[in-house]
Amino acid sequence: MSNVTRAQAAQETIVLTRSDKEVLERTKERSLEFRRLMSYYKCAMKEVETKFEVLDEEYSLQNDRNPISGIKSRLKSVSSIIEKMERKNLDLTVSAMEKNLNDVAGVRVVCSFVQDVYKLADALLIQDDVTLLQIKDYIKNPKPNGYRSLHLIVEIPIFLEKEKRMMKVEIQLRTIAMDCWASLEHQLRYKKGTEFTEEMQQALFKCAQNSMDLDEEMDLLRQKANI
Ligand code: 0O2
Repeated sequence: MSNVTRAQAAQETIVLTRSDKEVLERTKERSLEFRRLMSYYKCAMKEVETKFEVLDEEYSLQNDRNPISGIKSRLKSVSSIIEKMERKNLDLTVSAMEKNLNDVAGVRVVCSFVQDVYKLADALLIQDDVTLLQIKDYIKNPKPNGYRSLHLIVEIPIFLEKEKRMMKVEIQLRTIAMDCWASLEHQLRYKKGTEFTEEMQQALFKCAQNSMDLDEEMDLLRQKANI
């Protein structure tokens, strides 16, 4: 028998039992449930982006400058979701993911000055459809490696055809200098095969301090320029 005919014969002999069909059906339903939830996170991310775009527009009209230099959004990848859930010893279910992960939807807002970070965070948090669930101020209290940013976990509604759903979004607000350090540190740390020595960590910490000095000097200039 030729290879093609053998493969055809093998395929024809696969008979699905009732329980196989049930497993396949459940897998299909779960995958649909997962994709639906991810699309809700995507909508929530867009809502948050729009809120910041509106604030940026308003401030630029009032003050002739943009407090936001850029907005980057991302949905957590499936492999990162699984890795985090396994690390936290969670059941790998869609409902456990929604209940326990705060950063499936992430919006990063890169600001011009430190003052803009707090001004924008305040302006977002007074909006009546935004609920603050958690705040971590790594600007006032930087991480031991020098990482700085303001992290907010908020809950906001998205409006679907027949329901309103509350969705969690992680927002990271940081200055250009903080973003420069964090982006390069991330690249260096996750470069495959690189051994991160104590000396390299110290050098990175020094760079973090330099970025803090830069933010402070730029802020003095901002005050002198009266903007
Ligand atoms: P990615 O790819 O950006 O998503 P939690 O969610 O509270 O359980 P954790 O780690 O305590 O977990 O949250 P935390 O400290 O608020 O930080 C989470 C995110 O902040 C990270 O997401 C990074 O984006 C950023 N971050 C925190 N510390 C550092 C750091 O030292 N360097 C850099 N470059 N970024 C940092 P993920 O999931 O790691 O990655």
